Amino acid sequence: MKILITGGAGFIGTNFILYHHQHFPQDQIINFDKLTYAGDKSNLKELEKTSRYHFVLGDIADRKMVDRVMRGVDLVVNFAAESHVDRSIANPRAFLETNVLGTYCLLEAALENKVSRFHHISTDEVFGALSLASKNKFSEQTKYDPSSPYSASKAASDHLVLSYYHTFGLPVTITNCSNNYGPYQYPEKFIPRMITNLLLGQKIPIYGDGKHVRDWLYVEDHVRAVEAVLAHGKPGETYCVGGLKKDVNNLTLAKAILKIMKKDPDKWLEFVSDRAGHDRRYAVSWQKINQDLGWEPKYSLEEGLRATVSWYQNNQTWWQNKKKEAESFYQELAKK
Ligand code: NAD
Ligand code: TDX
Repeated sequence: MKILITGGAGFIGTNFILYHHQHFPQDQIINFDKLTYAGDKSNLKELEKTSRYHFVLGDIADRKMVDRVMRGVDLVVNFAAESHVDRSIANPRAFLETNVLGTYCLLEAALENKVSRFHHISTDEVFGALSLASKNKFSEQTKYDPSSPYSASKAASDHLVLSYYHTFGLPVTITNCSNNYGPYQYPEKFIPRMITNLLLGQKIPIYGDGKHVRDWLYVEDHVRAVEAVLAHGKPGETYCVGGLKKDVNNLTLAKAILKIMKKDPDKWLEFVSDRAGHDRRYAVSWQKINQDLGWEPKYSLEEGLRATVSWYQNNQTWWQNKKKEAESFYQELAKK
């Protein structure tokens, strides 16, 4: 089997490729990535020694290049995206180019090359926000209602992907997952930002009142969910993937990390200005993927956080320069 992974030098793509190569070593993997600030080719340098892995530098919005790289491919998994909400507030254009136009180019090439499956990685953010007072969760039936330029671009890409199934019969599947965390996540995102700040002796910045709720999914559990959909998912279907059963707000999450890192919560938290249009609450029902495909998360939040803290403690050279870039982005954002 020849698999095209887009965005494989990023956080989730890297974890997916490592997992897939370990479990299906006979498959040929092409990692097609533009290497934006978020991509790091060296994550997968061990695999470069094998003939089963190839890295190709390129942009998913470059139609000709995408056509070339798609030749002979059986399966496409599209992880490539601009993925950070705060950056989409500062500069939405790249989100439209990669997330919308890029997905369109991939779909066209997938159709032309008759791939047997096009799997698109999406997000629970396409559903908008739930209120803190409600007990509702997002499911496959929830109406799309995105609120940031990031989530709007992901919503547009999901609609396009499904349109290629309905209009042209392209065998597509989509997963809408919640907030991932784990090894190789760029330190702009909340969990690695908290851990790396603490390792550098800096406080955790909490946006607004800290009562915003996210559903946290350990990246290996997400990768297993994608594998389950590739193996047994039905073309034309979408699957919601989440990691928790109960709400956890940002303040509670920060305190859990402080506890693991043995820091006093009274000294290491700092409330800062809120994000514009900050979605209040996300909660995901993962009943369908559980019932139809037998998937469930393996990691508790405590286990996932411990594994993540220890990875960042042991891989400081991986994140040091990325941290500088991420914090200079935040400093610029604060000036606006
Ligand atoms: P990431 O930002 O860590 O990595 C994105 C990767 O895509 C990088 O390697 C980057 O170089 C590459 N890329 C960006 N633009 C490209 C282009 N035009 N052409 C080719 N490659 C390009 O992102 P991530 O956190 O790994 O997210 C992967 C996917 O999962 C995204 O589609 C994202 O929307 C989705 N998602 C992420 C989360 C999360 O919590 N991280 C949650 C839900 C959904
Ligand atoms: O310093 C911070 N302080 C803080 O309070 C940062 C970076 C974030 N936050 C809050 C904002 C959110 O409520 O933490 C929560 C999580 O923030 P992010 O890590 O930026 O994630 P989020 O905006 O929820 O989006 C993430 O999950 C869904 C990913 O970045 C998306 O790619 C994915 O689709």
